[in-house]
Amino acid sequence: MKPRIVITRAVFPEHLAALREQYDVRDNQPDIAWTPSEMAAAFADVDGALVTGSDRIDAALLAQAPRLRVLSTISVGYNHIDVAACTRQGVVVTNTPDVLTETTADMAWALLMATARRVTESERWLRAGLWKQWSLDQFLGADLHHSTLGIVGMGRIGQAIARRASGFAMKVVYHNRSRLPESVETECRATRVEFDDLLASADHVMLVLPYSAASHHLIGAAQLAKMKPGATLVNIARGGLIDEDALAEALAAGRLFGAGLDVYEGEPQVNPKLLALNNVALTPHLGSASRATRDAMARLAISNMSAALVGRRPAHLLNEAAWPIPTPAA
Ligand code: 8YV
Repeated sequence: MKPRIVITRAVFPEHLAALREQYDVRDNQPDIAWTPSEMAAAFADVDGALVTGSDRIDAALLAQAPRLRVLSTISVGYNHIDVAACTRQGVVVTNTPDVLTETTADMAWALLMATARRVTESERWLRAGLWKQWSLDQFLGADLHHSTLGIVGMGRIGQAIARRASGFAMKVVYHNRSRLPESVETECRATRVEFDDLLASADHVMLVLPYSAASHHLIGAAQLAKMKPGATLVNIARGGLIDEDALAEALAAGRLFGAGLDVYEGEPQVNPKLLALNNVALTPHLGSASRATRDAMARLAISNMSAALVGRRPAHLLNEAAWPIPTPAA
């Protein structure tokens, strides 16, 4: 008998076809997110699951998935998964790092440029038919070149963002728990500073760190007040890093020049106070969204799941303590 798997959201057809040859597949190609009870029903008798960053995998769901042995997320972030509960239940968890690094770094720059040069704001205005003449002071932006970029979270994606900054002759400062090896700092032309110093000195601040209870609302009213007047803030990590009400207030008051957001605390809902503002560029969680990268992420997630299901150590195992799984399901 083929092992049973569930795929919570639509995947590329060629991946689904390949998976069907190997597994008894419960899919969701209509791509309408399942409710908690539909999720529970879909997980009830499966050995493996391919999930996405928008599926909440908690202890309550796991309790209804007694056969589950492998949970493979098509994302690098895994704050949507209760990994400790998975470990307790003997469920191996895997993710998809590396393959999305460069694409996500590109998106960070797209948002920074859109924010600093008011690309989305001015396009809305133009499409509304408001452009009657060119003016010297129309949509004046903030410069990127020769400015200071502050990167909070200098992992793989933060480093890829930093490497791109030299093309803009920017000074790069970063904040991380620990200092990076000197060779990496040299390659990224980046200097480690304390968090408050980064806020005070950067013209453009980018959030690229994982979300956890410890980083919840890392940027709140107090931190926004410490930022350089007229600075910009870009978030391509997780919405919960920012107190969105406080951000909306700082943007409305003109304390910040603008913000570029790809992620939101209650996504897909967006805080109405942010929607009401012009000086914020908003995108719907597109960080890794290129065809090639989403394909690579899905392939990697499938290979992690397939390896674990036959008792081979998956390349990207998040909970060592759950490995090896007691009885390979195939
Ligand atoms: C995903 C992401 O596209 O990988 C991540 O952590 O945030 C994005 O690249 C998203 O989570 C959907 O799975």
